[in-house]
Amino acid sequence: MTVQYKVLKPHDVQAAQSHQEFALDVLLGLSKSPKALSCKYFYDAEGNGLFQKIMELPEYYLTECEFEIFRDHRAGIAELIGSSRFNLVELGAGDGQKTRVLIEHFLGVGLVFRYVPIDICEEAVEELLQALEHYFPALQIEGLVSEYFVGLKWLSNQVRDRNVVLFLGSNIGNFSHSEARVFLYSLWNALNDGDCVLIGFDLKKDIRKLTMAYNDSQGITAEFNLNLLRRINRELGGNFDLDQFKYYSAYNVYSGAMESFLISLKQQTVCIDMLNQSFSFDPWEPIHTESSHKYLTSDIIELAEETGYEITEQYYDSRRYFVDSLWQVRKSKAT
Ligand code: AVI
Repeated sequence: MTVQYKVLKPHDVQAAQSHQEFALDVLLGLSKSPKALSCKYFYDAEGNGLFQKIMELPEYYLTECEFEIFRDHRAGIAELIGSSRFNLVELGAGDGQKTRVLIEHFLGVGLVFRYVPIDICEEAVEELLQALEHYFPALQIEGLVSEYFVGLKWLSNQVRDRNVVLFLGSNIGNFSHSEARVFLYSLWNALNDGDCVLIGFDLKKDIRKLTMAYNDSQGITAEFNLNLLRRINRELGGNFDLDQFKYYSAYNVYSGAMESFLISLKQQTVCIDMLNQSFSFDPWEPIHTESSHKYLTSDIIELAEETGYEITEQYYDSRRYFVDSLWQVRKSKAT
């Protein structure tokens, strides 16, 4: 079966740009003190595979919580969003497993919508579309390979239907609070009055529970982080020795985030051919790789107010570990 999707930038231009961007970000990140690499580079083909495994881990409760929320509240969500024809837009859809629970229900109760996954990674969109076409042959799908806001703007210019945007799985947690504000305000800008967004937030909870979710017993999360160094070796001609870096993740009560690092186990120098540069590491020197922010309900209310949305409903799982928060875009009230 051939899947249909639109690439908003020619593939070779996009690939060259993202390769250059990766190289530049690695150069900047390893040149600063303390060193840092962006978690957005976790997700090459290998990283995507490792993240799928993380989502199946018993310790990584986030996925099962969101599944539970969708199973228990799909009827309520459908009622609140579904009266007229809409675009169900998903930002960074991944494998779409959780979204399938919603799509199946929406189709079952006769809602009229087209599903529009937007992702910068062409393979991710292609795979998702193939899976969904298999499960829902009657579903109208339009995949977009582009940056989120470029895709949304393109969509708004094509079809005047209402948009319901999904940003699930605590993806928002990988932004700092100020980045989250900028992201949500940019999203607001790309949307119309009355459009909806459903955002998955991981909530603050027992620190032992948080710590276990990012320090799984099988070491998959460690591999997921180390894969970033492997990716630099592969794509930029680096010579990181993965045995000489150790994964470490801990909760920072001040930032409210699980903060993850790769720590150099000895004094070492790493060369990256494509950057024509070497980087030296002291023993126990960290590279920051990811922050996964956890929220209080009051943070979520504040964030919605600050960025021009009205909260319609908060859907919690039974343990109140996670919330999917349904917001509506309010253009009239915005300053
Ligand atoms: C994608 N993101 C929301 C995950 C998180 O929880 O921050 C990525 C992840 N990192 C380690 N485990 C999962």
